[in-house]
Amino acid sequence: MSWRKLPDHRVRNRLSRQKLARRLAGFVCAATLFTVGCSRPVELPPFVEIEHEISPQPARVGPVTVTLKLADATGKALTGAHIAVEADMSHPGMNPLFAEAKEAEPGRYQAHLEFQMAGDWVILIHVTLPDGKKLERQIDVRGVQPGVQSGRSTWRST
Ligand SMILES: [Cu+2]
Repeated sequence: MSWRKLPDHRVRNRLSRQKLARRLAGFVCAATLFTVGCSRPVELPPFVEIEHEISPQPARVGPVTVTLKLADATGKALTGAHIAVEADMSHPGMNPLFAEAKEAEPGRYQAHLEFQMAGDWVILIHVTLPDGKKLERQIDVRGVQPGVQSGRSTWRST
C-alpha cells in the first residue's frame, strides 16, 4: 500500500523543491539588489553641528539677520567655511534671495537678507568646508509677519 504513494510523494517533493529553489532565487536576487545598493557608497556629509538664529524674532518683512554657528563633532568652532544663503518663499513665482554669510567670529557666520513678503519662507544654507566638502541645511521660517509701517502701526493681512 505504501509503495503506491511513493511516486506521488516524489512528485510533491520535487514541486516543493522547485518552490524552494524559486524562493532561494528570489532571496538571492533581493540579496544582490541589496549588495548593489550598498556597493554604491554615498559619501556621508561630514558631521557638522549647525545652530541658527534669525533676528528679529518673530521674523517680519524687512531686513533680517541669519546667524549660523558651526562646530565640528568635538564641538570645536568650525572656521573658514564658505556659506551661501538662499531664501525662497514657499509659493512659486518669486525670485530667490541670495546672500553670503561672513564669519563674524570663529565659527560664527552672519548673513543679511530682506524678506519682501509676509508668509512662509525657506532658508537654504549651502556650506563649503575648508577641505572642499559641501553640505546643505534647510531652515523653515514660517509665518513671517508683515513689516512695521512708518514705525507706528503694524499691518496685518488677516
Ligand atoms: Cu511671496
